[in-house]
Amino acid sequence: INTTNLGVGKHSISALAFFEGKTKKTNAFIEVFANKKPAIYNFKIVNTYPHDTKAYTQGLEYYNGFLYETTGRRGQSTLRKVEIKTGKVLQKVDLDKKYFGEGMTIVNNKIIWLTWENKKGFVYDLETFKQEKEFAYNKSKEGWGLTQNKDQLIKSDGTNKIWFLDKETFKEKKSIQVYTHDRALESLNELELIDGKIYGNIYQKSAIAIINPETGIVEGLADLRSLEKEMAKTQKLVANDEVLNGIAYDKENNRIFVTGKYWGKLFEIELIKK
Ligand code: DDQ
Ligand code: CA
Repeated sequence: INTTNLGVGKHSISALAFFEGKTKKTNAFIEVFANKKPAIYNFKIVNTYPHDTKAYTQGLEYYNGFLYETTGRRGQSTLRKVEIKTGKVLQKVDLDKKYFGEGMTIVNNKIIWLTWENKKGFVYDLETFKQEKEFAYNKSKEGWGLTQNKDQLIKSDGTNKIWFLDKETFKEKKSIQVYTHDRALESLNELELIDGKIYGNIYQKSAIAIINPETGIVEGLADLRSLEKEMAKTQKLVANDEVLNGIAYDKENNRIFVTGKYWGKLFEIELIKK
């Protein structure tokens, strides 16, 4: 790993970030910050589509022409297949009411779906939406966002950590910690892998961090605050609850979709470097 783009921050206090697992832990923990500020991105709305205002969006993924979405809140958690243009829910299944649904990703015709505080995930069949098995995650704090690269599942847990899980055993193999030049980026929520970088929206922040998956360094920050303003034109959003959440990427057509919890709209956006 190349350390030349790293600098050690002033506040040498808490976590072993970059070197976790590589350096023996001592009492003198250091926090390692990027030595460059993240590039700032704005966005342009390319398309606007309807989205179910009853969907407390937690996971969002594009697959084969459709969006797959998981929703949260205890008693309201669902898994859906959605037609993009109309927002129509084509297929839907409810989660056991004792769980609070979280992020989701699709691997080999299976849907992997996390829950919030129970350290438990479920596997569903992509076609039938039948629940087939469950698995546990014990190292990470909670279940929040989920995406994947070629070999591993990529999971956020509400802190500044991102976990890499084996796709078959669901074992948590390693983690990185996400830092900008001046802070740990906590509350990473829904995730998406775009061009090899991890895109993560930050809970209650209207921002998407673009994260280097090797180092955890935040290379970019997309400012989506004006998207909430756009939403506010047609829908009164409950502050700190009905927030931006959900990033999906259509690789073939290079389309990025975003939405929010209970938002009546889904946006296709293009990120533009400032
Ligand atoms: N998380 O999805 C960001 C991980 C957690 C969201 C927590 C929302 C709390 C809702 C409480 C509902 C009370 C009516
Ligand atoms: Ca996603």
